[in-house]
Amino acid sequence: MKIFSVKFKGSFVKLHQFFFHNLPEYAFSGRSNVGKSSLINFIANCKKIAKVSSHPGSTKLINFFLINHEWYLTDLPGYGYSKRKKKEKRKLILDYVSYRKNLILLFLLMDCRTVLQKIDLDFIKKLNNLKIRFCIVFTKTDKLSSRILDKKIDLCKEEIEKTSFSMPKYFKVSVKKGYGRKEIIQHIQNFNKSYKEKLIIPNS
Ligand SMILES: Nc1nc2c(ncn2[C@@H]2O[C@H](COP(=O)(O)OP(=O)(O)OP(=O)(O)O)[C@@H](O)[C@H]2O)c(=O)[nH]1
Ligand SMILES: [Mg+2]
Repeated sequence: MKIFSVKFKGSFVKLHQFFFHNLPEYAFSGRSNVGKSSLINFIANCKKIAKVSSHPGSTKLINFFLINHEWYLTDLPGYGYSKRKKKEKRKLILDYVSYRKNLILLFLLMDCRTVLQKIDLDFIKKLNNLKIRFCIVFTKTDKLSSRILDKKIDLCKEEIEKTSFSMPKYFKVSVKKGYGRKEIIQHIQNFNKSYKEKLIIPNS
């Protein structure tokens, strides 16, 4: 799929402010600084549509982007960084995943060097309990050799399976090296098609 149009549609901080539409929506979530906004820019092929920073906590609101006039990307604030706004952010993220109509799939990003932390596992349990469809994206893979990366992924899989949930589909990306974009876009395209054909029902 070629990305020919990217439009920023707004930032929201409360569930009741979110606007509604009937297009499929894909959310990017994960701890602060794992590379959510960078990945959105990479997918959208737009260097600066989402704000990127080396300081954790740079995305504070939920940002909506309309792609090709037919699907949405949402950039979520990272969880687990600032103590001050931690509760507020957690509530915003949970409200979003619990109640957002047309959330078709959530991408849960993890920095491949630090993969699964307790806070990620807690979030995964929550997603499973809420029956939210999600997949995992291992980010910044340029930082590890492929052997170590695969070891980290195996460990992550083991930890998830210990909780009796299964490892979801996953992707390996490096925005720096330009890896993994095609696979994610293909996955989104498959979901868009199923959504059009009414083969999948939105999460809520
Ligand atoms: N080496 C490397 N660095 C990356 C990659 N992707 C993102 N980064 C860097 O990681 C840092 C954080 O990136 P962001 O995209 O702002 O992360 P975020 O998850 O949106 O962060 P918050 O909005 O604070 O939750 C920035 O310094 C990026 O340049 C990557 O693939 N490789
Ligand atoms: Mg961000």
